[in-house]
Amino acid sequence: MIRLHYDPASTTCRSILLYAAEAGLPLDMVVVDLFSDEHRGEAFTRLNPSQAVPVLEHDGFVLTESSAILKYLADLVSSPAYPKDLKARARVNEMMDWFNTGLMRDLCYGLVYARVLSHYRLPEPGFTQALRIHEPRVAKRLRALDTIIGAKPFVCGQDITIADYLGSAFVTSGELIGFDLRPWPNVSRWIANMKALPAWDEVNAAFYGWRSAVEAQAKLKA
Ligand SMILES: N[C@@H](CCC(=O)N[C@@H](CS)C(=O)NCC(=O)O)C(=O)O
Repeated sequence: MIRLHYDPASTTCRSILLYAAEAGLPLDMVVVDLFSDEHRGEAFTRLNPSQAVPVLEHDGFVLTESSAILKYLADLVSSPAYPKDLKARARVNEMMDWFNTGLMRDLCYGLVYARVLSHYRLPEPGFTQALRIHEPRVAKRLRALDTIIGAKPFVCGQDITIADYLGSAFVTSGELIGFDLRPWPNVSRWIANMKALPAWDEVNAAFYGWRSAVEAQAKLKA
């Protein structure tokens, strides 16, 4: 049995939920409610000392880190979304690292979480300064991604790979702060391709619920 401990709105879980749904991979789903701090409890901390979701359990084997989990699941079912060819696989790994180490840091932590999650928010003037640092960095990274994607439908080529699942969850986290992707047309087209996947709406329902709550709060403050 494959069990996934997850929060349905979490950026690092959405990629796995989407991949599993599209690949028809049945998962035993265990919700860990981040908003009520369930991940800081004793039982969950024993499972993942980092107190973060996602966590995969497969016959006693425990695996954390969304990128590693996607690779594990794709290999488990010999998925074409994680090609076996050495160079094709290296390209997928390259893009997953690119998303995970660069874009994730600047967009998710630097701009999005800093606004919508109180424990990532710096006291002023640090908050405004951090946004000033991350905004141009995000723009530079998206400019690069736009060039990398070019006319291709997916980040690594004609076919969808697990890099698309990982990357699209990170990029769409920007929707929580109304981040506009229109300056990067190839990125926008790629995200539209991902949103056209049959499972997208259902998998992302909780995320869009969170987005609506953030929007409602912003309107109240305005
Ligand atoms: N690098 C990890 C990051 C995991 C992570 O930070 N998950 C978030 C949810 S998106 C979390 O559980 N946060 C708990 C917290 O910040 O206290 C991965 O890709 O799985």
